[in-house]
Amino acid sequence: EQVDQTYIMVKPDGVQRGLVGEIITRFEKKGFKLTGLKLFKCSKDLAEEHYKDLKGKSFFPKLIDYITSGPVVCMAWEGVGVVASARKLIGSTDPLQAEPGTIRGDLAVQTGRNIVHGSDSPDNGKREIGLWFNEAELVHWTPAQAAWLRE
Ligand code: YYY
Ligand code: MG
Repeated sequence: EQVDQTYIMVKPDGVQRGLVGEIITRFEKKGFKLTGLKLFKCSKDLAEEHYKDLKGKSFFPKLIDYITSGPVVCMAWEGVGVVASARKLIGSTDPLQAEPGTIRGDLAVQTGRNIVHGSDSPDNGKREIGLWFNEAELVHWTPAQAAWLRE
Protein backbone atom coordinates (compact mmCIF):
# COMPACT_ATOMS: atom_id res chain seq x y z
CA GLU A 1 0.00 0.00 0.00
CA GLN A 2 0.84 3.61 -0.52
CA VAL A 3 2.52 5.31 2.48
CA ASP A 4 1.41 8.93 2.76
CA GLN A 5 2.50 11.95 4.76
CA THR A 6 0.34 14.55 6.42
CA TYR A 7 1.13 17.89 7.97
CA ILE A 8 -0.51 18.33 11.37
CA MET A 9 -0.20 21.57 13.28
CA VAL A 10 -1.34 22.55 16.76
CA LYS A 11 -2.55 26.11 16.22
CA PRO A 12 -1.72 28.95 18.67
CA ASP A 13 -4.90 28.40 20.74
CA GLY A 14 -4.04 24.71 21.17
CA VAL A 15 -0.57 25.64 22.39
CA GLN A 16 -1.85 28.41 24.71
CA ARG A 17 -4.51 26.08 26.14
CA GLY A 18 -1.96 23.41 26.98
CA LEU A 19 -3.34 20.83 24.54
CA VAL A 20 -0.11 19.93 22.70
CA GLY A 21 0.44 16.65 24.54
CA GLU A 22 -3.21 15.61 24.23
CA ILE A 23 -3.21 16.24 20.48
CA ILE A 24 0.08 14.44 19.81
CA THR A 25 -1.19 11.53 21.91
CA ARG A 26 -4.21 11.00 19.64
CA PHE A 27 -2.01 10.40 16.58
CA GLU A 28 0.61 8.47 18.54
CA LYS A 29 -1.95 6.07 20.02
CA LYS A 30 -3.58 5.48 16.63
CA GLY A 31 -0.28 4.07 15.38
CA PHE A 32 1.03 6.62 12.92
CA LYS A 33 4.73 7.48 12.72
CA LEU A 34 6.01 10.90 13.74
CA THR A 35 8.73 12.07 11.34
CA GLY A 36 8.99 15.78 12.21
CA LEU A 37 8.20 17.92 15.26
CA LYS A 38 8.97 21.49 16.28
CA LEU A 39 7.67 24.52 18.16
CA PHE A 40 7.66 27.45 15.77
CA LYS A 41 6.48 31.04 15.40
CA CYS A 42 5.49 31.47 11.78
CA SER A 43 5.73 34.54 9.56
CA LYS A 44 2.79 36.17 7.79
CA ASP A 45 4.30 35.06 4.44
CA LEU A 46 4.42 31.41 5.48
CA ALA A 47 0.88 31.51 6.90
CA GLU A 48 -0.40 33.05 3.66
CA GLU A 49 1.42 30.46 1.53
CA HIS A 50 0.08 27.63 3.69
CA TYR A 51 -3.51 28.88 3.32
CA LYS A 52 -3.11 30.21 -0.25
CA ASP A 53 -6.25 28.36 -1.46
CA LEU A 54 -8.32 30.47 0.96
CA LYS A 55 -6.94 33.84 -0.17
CA GLY A 56 -9.92 36.06 -1.01
CA LYS A 57 -12.23 34.53 1.62
CA SER A 58 -13.72 37.05 4.05
CA PHE A 59 -12.11 35.30 7.02
CA PHE A 60 -8.61 35.12 5.44
CA PRO A 61 -7.08 38.19 7.21
CA LYS A 62 -8.36 37.01 10.61
CA LEU A 63 -7.10 33.50 9.89
CA ILE A 64 -3.59 34.81 9.17
CA ASP A 65 -3.62 36.99 12.33
CA TYR A 66 -4.69 33.97 14.37
CA ILE A 67 -2.10 31.56 12.96
CA THR A 68 0.72 34.09 13.46
CA SER A 69 -0.48 35.17 16.94
CA GLY A 70 1.71 32.75 18.90
CA PRO A 71 3.76 29.60 18.67
CA VAL A 72 2.43 26.59 16.78
CA VAL A 73 3.58 22.98 16.95
CA CYS A 74 4.45 21.61 13.52
CA MET A 75 4.31 17.88 12.90
CA ALA A 76 4.85 15.49 10.02
CA TRP A 77 3.13 12.10 10.34
CA GLU A 78 3.49 9.11 8.06
CA GLY A 79 1.50 5.96 7.37
CA VAL A 80 -0.87 4.10 5.09
CA GLY A 81 -4.04 6.17 4.90
CA VAL A 82 -2.70 8.81 7.29
CA VAL A 83 -4.17 11.85 5.49
CA ALA A 84 -7.82 10.76 5.57
CA SER A 85 -7.49 9.11 8.97
CA ALA A 86 -5.97 12.25 10.52
CA ARG A 87 -8.88 14.30 9.15
CA LYS A 88 -11.27 11.88 10.87
CA LEU A 89 -9.35 12.06 14.14
CA ILE A 90 -9.44 15.88 13.89
CA GLY A 91 -13.16 16.18 13.06
CA SER A 92 -15.21 18.79 11.17
CA THR A 93 -13.90 22.32 10.61
CA ASP A 94 -16.66 23.70 12.87
CA PRO A 95 -16.01 22.16 16.30
CA LEU A 96 -19.72 22.35 17.19
CA GLN A 97 -20.41 20.02 14.24
CA ALA A 98 -17.43 17.77 15.00
CA GLU A 99 -18.31 14.37 16.47
CA PRO A 100 -17.49 13.63 20.10
CA GLY A 101 -14.34 11.55 20.15
CA THR A 102 -12.62 13.76 17.60
CA ILE A 103 -10.03 16.35 18.64
CA ARG A 104 -12.16 19.34 17.66
CA GLY A 105 -15.36 17.64 18.88
CA ASP A 106 -13.85 17.05 22.31
CA LEU A 107 -11.70 20.14 22.80
CA ALA A 108 -12.97 23.16 20.84
CA VAL A 109 -16.13 25.23 20.25
CA GLN A 110 -15.54 27.64 17.34
CA THR A 111 -14.30 27.43 13.73
CA GLY A 112 -11.97 30.38 14.26
CA ARG A 113 -10.37 28.60 17.24
CA ASN A 114 -10.38 24.99 16.10
CA ILE A 115 -6.94 24.21 17.61
CA VAL A 116 -5.47 21.92 14.95
CA HIS A 117 -4.72 21.69 11.23
CA GLY A 118 -4.52 18.58 9.05
CA SER A 119 -3.68 18.34 5.33
CA ASP A 120 -6.67 17.57 3.09
CA SER A 121 -4.92 15.38 0.48
CA PRO A 122 -1.67 13.41 0.07
CA ASP A 123 -0.43 16.04 -2.39
CA ASN A 124 -1.13 18.84 0.07
CA GLY A 125 0.49 16.75 2.82
CA LYS A 126 3.73 16.71 0.84
CA ARG A 127 3.39 20.38 -0.14
CA GLU A 128 2.77 21.54 3.44
CA ILE A 129 5.54 19.42 4.98
CA GLY A 130 7.90 20.94 2.39
CA LEU A 131 6.70 24.40 3.39
CA TRP A 132 7.09 24.01 7.17
CA PHE A 133 10.13 21.72 7.41
CA ASN A 134 13.63 21.54 5.98
CA GLU A 135 14.62 18.08 4.75
CA ALA A 136 17.20 17.90 7.60
CA GLU A 137 14.42 18.31 10.18
CA LEU A 138 12.60 15.18 8.99
CA VAL A 139 13.62 11.87 10.53
CA HIS A 140 13.36 8.53 8.76
CA TRP A 141 13.15 5.73 11.31
CA THR A 142 11.43 2.45 12.08
CA PRO A 143 9.36 2.48 15.28
CA ALA A 144 9.77 -0.66 17.41
CA GLN A 145 6.00 -1.18 17.28
CA ALA A 146 5.85 -1.26 13.47
CA ALA A 147 5.73 -5.05 13.29
CA TRP A 148 2.77 -5.10 15.72
CA LEU A 149 0.68 -2.52 13.88
CA ARG A 150 0.47 -4.06 10.43
CA GLU A 151 0.58 -7.73 9.41
O1 YYY B 1 -9.21 21.96 6.65
P1 YYY B 1 -9.95 22.67 7.76
O2 YYY B 1 -9.02 23.33 8.75
O3 YYY B 1 -10.95 21.81 8.45
O4 YYY B 1 -10.82 23.84 7.08
P2 YYY B 1 -10.51 24.77 5.79
O5 YYY B 1 -11.79 24.87 5.04
O6 YYY B 1 -9.30 24.29 5.07
O7 YYY B 1 -10.21 26.19 6.45
C1 YYY B 1 -8.96 26.43 7.06
C2 YYY B 1 -9.20 27.18 8.36
O8 YYY B 1 -9.79 28.46 8.09
C3 YYY B 1 -10.16 26.50 9.33
O9 YYY B 1 -9.54 25.50 10.09
C4 YYY B 1 -10.61 27.67 10.15
C5 YYY B 1 -10.62 28.82 9.17
N1 YYY B 1 -11.98 29.10 8.69
C6 YYY B 1 -12.69 30.15 9.25
O10 YYY B 1 -12.17 30.85 10.13
N2 YYY B 1 -13.96 30.41 8.83
C7 YYY B 1 -14.54 29.65 7.89
N3 YYY B 1 -15.79 29.92 7.50
C8 YYY B 1 -13.84 28.57 7.31
C9 YYY B 1 -12.56 28.31 7.74
MG1 MG C 1 -8.02 22.72 5.11
